[in-house]
Amino acid sequence: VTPSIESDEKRLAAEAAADLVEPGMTLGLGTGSTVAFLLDALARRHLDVRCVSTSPATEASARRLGLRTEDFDAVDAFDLAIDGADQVAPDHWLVKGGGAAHTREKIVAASATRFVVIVDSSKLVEAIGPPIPLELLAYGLPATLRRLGHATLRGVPASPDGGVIADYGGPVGDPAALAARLSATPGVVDHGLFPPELVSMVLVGRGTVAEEHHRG
Ligand code: A5P
Repeated sequence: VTPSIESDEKRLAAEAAADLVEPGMTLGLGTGSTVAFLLDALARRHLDVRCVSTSPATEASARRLGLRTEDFDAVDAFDLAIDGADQVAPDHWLVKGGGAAHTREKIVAASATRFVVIVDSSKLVEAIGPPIPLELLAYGLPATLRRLGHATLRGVPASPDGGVIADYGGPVGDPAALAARLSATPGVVDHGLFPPELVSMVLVGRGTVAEEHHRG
């Protein structure tokens, strides 16, 4: 897939998601290059919606485009959250956090009545594989990395919440089992495995169309 086809597909998925937004909705905005197309499409619709962003980058872009953004303190649930993903498996397990925002993204997705994922077709995988993004507490970091095994620091700035960004590079196998192990590891703030139960629908840009993928 060439970069331009990839971005056309991202735009198609994002525009299909923007069409799901209705006036008066409270909307959770994800992070990344696919979400950037969503922000453009939303701004073009001039709807009265309340938006909460999952990252400073999304917040800045949304404001620049004239979208009404609010702090998460003022909102306790979303009608709809829309976000990209790094990997989408056939059973709708996801990997997120390529942009290091997965902790906030998971909180927003979990607080939404509907969570819609927007991806280009290169994100579809047969089975989830490494790397799995991690956000770790800085306290006791060497010990947490040692207990995790197969984890390496990404060398990017801390998350807006002060978390250290790393990646788990070991075998994945059953995503549910790995997600449970990572969640149960002290020092792990959160990981980038998102379970299918969170996902209402995946919109996949493929060629010149946006496909709706529902879990079978
Ligand atoms: C941000 O932390 C991620 O979860 C993104 O949603 C994911 O990396 C997809 O990003 P792109 O839309 O840039 O591919």
